[in-house]
Amino acid sequence: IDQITTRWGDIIAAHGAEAILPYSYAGTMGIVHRHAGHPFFYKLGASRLERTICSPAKEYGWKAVMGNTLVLHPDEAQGSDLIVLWGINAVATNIHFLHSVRQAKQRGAKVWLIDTYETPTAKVADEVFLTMPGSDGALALGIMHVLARDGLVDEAFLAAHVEGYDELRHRVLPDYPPSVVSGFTGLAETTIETMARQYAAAAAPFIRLGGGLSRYGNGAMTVRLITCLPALVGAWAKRGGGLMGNIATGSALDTAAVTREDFLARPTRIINMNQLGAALTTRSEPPIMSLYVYHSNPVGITPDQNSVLAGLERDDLFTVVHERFLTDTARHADILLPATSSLEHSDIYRSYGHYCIQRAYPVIEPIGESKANWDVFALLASAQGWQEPFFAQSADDLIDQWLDKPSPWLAAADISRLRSGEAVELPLPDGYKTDFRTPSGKISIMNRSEDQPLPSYGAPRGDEGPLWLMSAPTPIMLNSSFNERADLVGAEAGNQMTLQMNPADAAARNLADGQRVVAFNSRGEVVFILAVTSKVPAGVVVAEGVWWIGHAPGSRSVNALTSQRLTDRAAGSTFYDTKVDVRPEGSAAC
Ligand SMILES: Nc1nc2c(c(=O)[nH]1)N[C@H]1C(S)=C(S)[C@@H](COP(=O)(O)OP(=O)(O)OC[C@H]3O[C@@H](n4cnc5c(=O)[nH]c(N)nc54)[C@H](O)[C@@H]3O)O[C@H]1N2
Ligand SMILES: Nc1nc2c(c(=O)[nH]1)N[C@H]1C(S)=C(S)[C@@H](COP(=O)(O)OP(=O)(O)OC[C@H]3O[C@@H](n4cnc5c(=O)[nH]c(N)nc54)[C@H](O)[C@@H]3O)O[C@H]1N2
Ligand SMILES: [Mo]
Repeated sequence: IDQITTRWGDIIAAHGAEAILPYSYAGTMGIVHRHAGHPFFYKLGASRLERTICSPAKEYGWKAVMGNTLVLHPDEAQGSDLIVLWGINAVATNIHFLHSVRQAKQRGAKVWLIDTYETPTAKVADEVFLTMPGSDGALALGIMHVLARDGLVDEAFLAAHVEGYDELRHRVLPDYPPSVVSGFTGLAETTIETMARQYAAAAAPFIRLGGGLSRYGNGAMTVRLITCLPALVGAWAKRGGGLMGNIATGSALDTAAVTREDFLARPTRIINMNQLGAALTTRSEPPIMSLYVYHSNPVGITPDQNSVLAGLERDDLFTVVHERFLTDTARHADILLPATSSLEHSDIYRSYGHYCIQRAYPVIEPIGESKANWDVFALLASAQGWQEPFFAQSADDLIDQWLDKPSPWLAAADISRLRSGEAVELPLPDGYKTDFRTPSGKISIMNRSEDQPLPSYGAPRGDEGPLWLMSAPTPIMLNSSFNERADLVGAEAGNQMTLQMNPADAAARNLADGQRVVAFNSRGEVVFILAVTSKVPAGVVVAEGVWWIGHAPGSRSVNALTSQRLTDRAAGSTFYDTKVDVRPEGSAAC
């Protein structure tokens, strides 16, 4: 702590506090420890990190149509007769939702999967529709075209609850007949016609929207377009129908009580976390002279790995990493601080894809010298000589304040059960499904506050290379977490870093199953073990999981191929808007 404080003192004297950059994201989802560095770095006057690596474009697209409408409870799907898993590999990332899927199927519901390849989730689906990456907005328009053309819309619902349908029908939908949409998506015209008719015929269609399709240059617009679909058939008014994206339970706990933006004396520079590489290698006035990483592994998970590594390899960069394991990022630390896990510290957790929150107490003492995020920042604050009693509180003190003075939403839940450490569900008000929380109280197909008031399709960015690269989650990892588990990752576990490829693409390149290959583009080259499979369509390759470099067949992992470009809205990541080519290892690049 003393060394960090001294080094930072020197850096601040020479360059100012904005030469220091915090980097944190999703290692812990607890409200206290996740935000523990915010008050410290605000008060220090450090550069601010724009934390948009996950799915802000998805959030943006939903809000453009639905405003602050509460997101459907996942159990709602149990009453649906058609569940559409759209851009979500639920078997890996949303297993708790599969319970509702199973319940609905037992009552005869049909399940569709719309993805870019046959993911492990295909096994729960009755129909699998493979679309070209980044083309789902066009698919939504094609379906809406057929619904409008054939009079399959719910006129009464549209008249009562929707703004802008007539404008969409006259000004946008004529441009997207199935013949045109087929060209964008790769789906046959008859398939698009059938999808539209079956979607309209369903008594209560339920869309479970994933984040994959939002991580493109057109991501926010794609989500906006898909979010219009349920309005056309009045799905919101039907038990079991609607669309479920990200659940936000943020307003139940006042996060501002931990983040303390009021500690910021003046607005400091903002650096987007997706552009860490550029920030470390090209930013000046002042340059970044110190990086403090906690509960994140930027070498693994941030796009453009070569640029991130070039930054971390700078001799004049002072890097501190607070971690539980020796990650790729931890290996670049000048000072490595040991972190506790969620079993060793107190916190209160928000939900992911459901409405439960839970206070958790430590079940073991911290191992060795490890400390929780909050406690390290308390030490750093004290070393700065700051006297604020705020920093002297414990995580439990902060949690108690929320529970002693609960927000209205939290107060409606069972606080005593929450105190005892049980998971407690936040209650949803009756009629929330059709309580559309937009300025007009209606679903905004037309949104005049947008630069483009009516949604329409724009192609994804893509870039050089003939093959789209999907680098989606795997069931054996959580982002790059669990790479330390030899029983899951590595030779002993029998799992290796593969690149899945269609037989036709492999044949065209003289590549064979099991061979070492190099995927490459202008940003980098990554060695994979090739897995030839017809589950992946021609023109697409798939690399599941974010592997530690130590477990990779070569010296880089998948994010050496992804780019620092941002989404159309909300400055999100564009991981899947990436193209590559593939050659055998050992052959020269073309
Ligand atoms: N096991 C496991 N669980 C996890 C994670 C993990 O890494 N591992 N990560 C957690 C985190 S941080 C998050 S944000 C969520 C992620 O969850 P989400 O982002 O909601 O979705 P994923 O299930 O990751 O699946 C993304 C899917 O989108 C598909 N996809 C990509 N591009 C397109 C496209 O253009 N169109 C369509 N239709 N599909 C496309 C990919 O092939 C993939 O199947 O999961 C969380 N849960
Ligand atoms: N190519 C590609 N890249 C992706 C994605 C993708 O789909 N494709 N998904 C992206 C998404 S959606 C996300 S959200 C990001 C997530 O990226 P990250 O937030 O970096 O998540 P992890 O890789 O799980 O790394 C979290 C680290 O925090 C550590 N940790 C856990 N608990 C604590 C704690 O209490 N304190 C401290 N100090 N450390 C702790 C863990 O040991 C782990 O090494 O990755 C993104 N990267
Ligand atoms: Mo995420």
